[in-house]
Amino acid sequence: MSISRRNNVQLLLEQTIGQLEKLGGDFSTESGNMVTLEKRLSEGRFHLAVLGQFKRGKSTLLNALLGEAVLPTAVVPLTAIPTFVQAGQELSVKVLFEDKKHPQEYTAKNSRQLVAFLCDYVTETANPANQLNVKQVEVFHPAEILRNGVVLIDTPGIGSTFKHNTEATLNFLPQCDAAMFLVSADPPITEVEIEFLKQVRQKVPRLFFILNKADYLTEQEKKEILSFIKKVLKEQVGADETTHIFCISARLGLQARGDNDKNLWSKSGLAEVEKYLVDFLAHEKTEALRQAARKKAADILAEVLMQIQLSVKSLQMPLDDLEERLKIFREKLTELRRSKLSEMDILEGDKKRTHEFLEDHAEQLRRKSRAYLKGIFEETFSKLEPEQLSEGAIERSLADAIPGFFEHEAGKSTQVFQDKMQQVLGPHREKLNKLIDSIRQAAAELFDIPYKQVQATQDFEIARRPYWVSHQWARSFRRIPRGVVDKLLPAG
Ligand SMILES: Nc1nc2c(ncn2[C@@H]2O[C@H](COP(=O)(O)OP(=O)(O)OP(=O)(O)O)[C@@H](O)[C@H]2O)c(=O)[nH]1
Ligand SMILES: [Mg+2]
Repeated sequence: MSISRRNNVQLLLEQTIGQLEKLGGDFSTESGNMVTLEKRLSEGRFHLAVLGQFKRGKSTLLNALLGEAVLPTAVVPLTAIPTFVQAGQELSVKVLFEDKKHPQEYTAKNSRQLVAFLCDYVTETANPANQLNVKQVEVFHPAEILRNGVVLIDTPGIGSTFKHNTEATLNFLPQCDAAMFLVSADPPITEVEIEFLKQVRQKVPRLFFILNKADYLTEQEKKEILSFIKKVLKEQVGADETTHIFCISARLGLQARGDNDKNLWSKSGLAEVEKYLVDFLAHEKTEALRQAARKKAADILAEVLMQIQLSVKSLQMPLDDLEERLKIFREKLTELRRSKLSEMDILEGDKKRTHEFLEDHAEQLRRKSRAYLKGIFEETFSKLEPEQLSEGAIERSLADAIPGFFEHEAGKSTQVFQDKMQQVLGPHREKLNKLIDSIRQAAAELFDIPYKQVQATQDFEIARRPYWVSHQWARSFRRIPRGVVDKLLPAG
């Protein structure tokens, strides 16, 4: 029965693709998505992703399931590109790019080489804001769990200061057939995660919940956190009360695989997760993939249908009527273009004033740092005995003082910039929203389409905090170039 039902879905998809192709170039994206979906269904390629807030341990969990560290992990927000891990005889990687650039392929001798290669493409540190234009990364690995068409997908963490990472994961969701949603105790579950989870539930047909980093917790703490998370899931996301939450330590799991320690693998909670996944994949994968394909195809078709309805509406209108309405709409657009121009002039003025404000702030900061470093210099000078006094000793005390000072000032300055930007850009945002809204409203009225007000765009935000070029602060400078200390001190 399941085979014929699957064939039915496949048959329907094939017919739909044929119909979409007849609609022409305007629907090429939708028909392309449908072709990909049909291909995935016929190959039985099942996309199982790990999702969650940044630093919950997603990459570490996948490494543990694969049996060795192949995906880069770190203490700072790291994974920046969805990484598809699938079955392969040898360890290798294929990097696909957004532009026409030829894919980059690499075969590694061992997992260490593979991580090193991947780091250059999938991490925020080496490929900030995806400046290399990477579309997707495919890793091939011989792990048992990847047999039978399962593809494990590592995703960028949501909610970090790197907004493009959240976007990359949200854009990836439609390709997901099932997901492990990872949380951890620090803190148990955040508002950002709840909002994310609401979107995930709409797009991903099967979800497993996992509490990671359990090695930090006592048994009592585990119980409290699990019941807290269940309560939040029930009240805010509408999850079933009986939702099971696996409790694991991905770090211990990875260690267990490295040491081939079965007891530790059990203790890490990963034996239970692995068993569950293997059972699920053996018995429910085909049906889950079929369901997912149906849902995704329905989403694509809903989009197509809306576009067709709009076209039909405009085609049904008598030509004279349509011309008349278009004329009125064009006049409205000319009027709005004038408003936009004067708005741009005011914005340009505000930009100049904000620039001056920031220059001023930077100058104050420069003066403050000079005074602070002079203080450190003098304090070291007065504390040390003449025989202890050396350039090295002064360099060390400056090197100790600078990171803390910078971190503190960077935090304060970010807040000052953020407040200033809100104050300056807030009124512009409101006017912009009104402008956009009035275009939509005019179009809706003229063409008799139901009008639905769009949600106001979000506040403008600073996408990145100021940061050090390198976070690696040596306790002492290698060598301060001669004269730098003099320059830090005020003249005279
Ligand atoms: N104590 C403890 N630490 C863990 C565990 N799992 C992961 N970590 C640590 O948490 C940090 C983040 O791990 P990653 O696997 O890079 O986290 P991620 O969710 O992939 O992070 P992003 O890619 O930035 O979203 C690393 O320092 C890991 O060693 C765990 O089970 N216990
Ligand atoms: Mg990661």
